Amino acid sequence: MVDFTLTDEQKDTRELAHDFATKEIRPVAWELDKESTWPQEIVNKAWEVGLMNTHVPEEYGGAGLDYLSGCLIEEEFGWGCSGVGTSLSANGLAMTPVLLGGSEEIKKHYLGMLTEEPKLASFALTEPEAGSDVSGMRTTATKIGDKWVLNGSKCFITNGSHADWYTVYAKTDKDAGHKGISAFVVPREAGVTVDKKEDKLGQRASNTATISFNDVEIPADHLLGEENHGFKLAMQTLDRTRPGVAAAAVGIARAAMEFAVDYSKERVQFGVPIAMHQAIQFMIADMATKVEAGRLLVWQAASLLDQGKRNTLASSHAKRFAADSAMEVTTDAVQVYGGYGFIKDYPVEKLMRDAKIMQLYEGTSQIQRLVIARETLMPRKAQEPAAATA
Ligand code: COS
Repeated sequence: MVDFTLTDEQKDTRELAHDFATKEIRPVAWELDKESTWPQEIVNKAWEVGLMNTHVPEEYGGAGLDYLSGCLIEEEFGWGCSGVGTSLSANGLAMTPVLLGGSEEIKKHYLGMLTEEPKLASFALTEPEAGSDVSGMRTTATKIGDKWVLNGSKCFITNGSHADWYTVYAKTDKDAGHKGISAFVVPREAGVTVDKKEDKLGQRASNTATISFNDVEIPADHLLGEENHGFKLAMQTLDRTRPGVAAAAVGIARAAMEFAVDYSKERVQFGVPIAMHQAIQFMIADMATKVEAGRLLVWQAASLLDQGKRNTLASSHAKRFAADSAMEVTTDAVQVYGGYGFIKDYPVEKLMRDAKIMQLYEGTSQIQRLVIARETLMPRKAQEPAAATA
């Protein structure tokens, strides 16, 4: 029998995250958005109450929570402010390749850094010429003696200005396409340069930076997994993190729906609250269905991971549907508010701006459709086990 009942521990986790989003994130979210302010205080508090780095196994100082719990947290963060949520969750993206491919010493050192102090890590895959097409990357890593030497630059790096270490993908064989990419863990102190913080449409409380490597040297053992196997590591990572992004999108949509519901009961036109008009009711009904359906897809994608199963298809279904739904729901929430929805004194225009990135980062909605089409037309082994550690 299919059972959607959360365990007591999962319910507690969700409650903790909701409480945190209500008390610590929501009250400052619109202010942080206005000035594009980095939420360091919230990062410190979230780390203190145990809402960051939740997937780090206990042996490296983490809570070792399951993927579904992680998604419950990300939905609440998304509900509070997805910009802040992205800042709090990005460690999960950076640490997954370390969990999948790092040696015992590397895991102890770099995961330990995150669990011992409220430090941050970034996932550095994208480049100006390599967005959806990962293989187009130009950053190189060359083995010289017992060191790797990195050269190149990465863009759109979440938390890039604040990270203490980076998971970096680089070409180790320039002519081998996706089979010539390797992954590395690169400490900031090795000489990573932060070039520029982006000024964004939405999620303005999150930090997005361009970073570069100019003869940055790292020890040989900082290679993650096997040489030239970085592309697969990136794909396996995104399978594990896209459900969390989708959960954040569900959180944004839920927030927009709640604002629209409240406003529609207050706003009177034609002598009745606009919630009495079928035109509004149908918009609210569609919002509610999209939130519910998005959440179910998220839970399915996360549960497959928790069962040790490959979730590529489920992950892309969840990311694609929840991201597109967040855009639709927030756009309709602005519509419910009418002209007021377009004004910054009201809450929903921020949500509409924030929702847009959901269709772009960690694979655009078009890339998710590409994955869904491939997995549907030419299914890979659905039961291929996920790596034991992540
Ligand atoms: N898990 C494990 N292996 C995977 C995989 C997955 N989810 N997806 C692909 N692979 C493997 C394939 O099996 C193939 O292996 P072989 O070389 O052994 O045959 C290899 O990776 C290449 O796969 P494919 O041919 O599908 O690669 P493409 O170059 O066509 O790229 C897409 C596939 C477009 C789906 C991929 O590049 C992608 O996800 N791009 C978006 C990247 C992204 O999300 N960027 C955002 C930045 S992160 S914030």
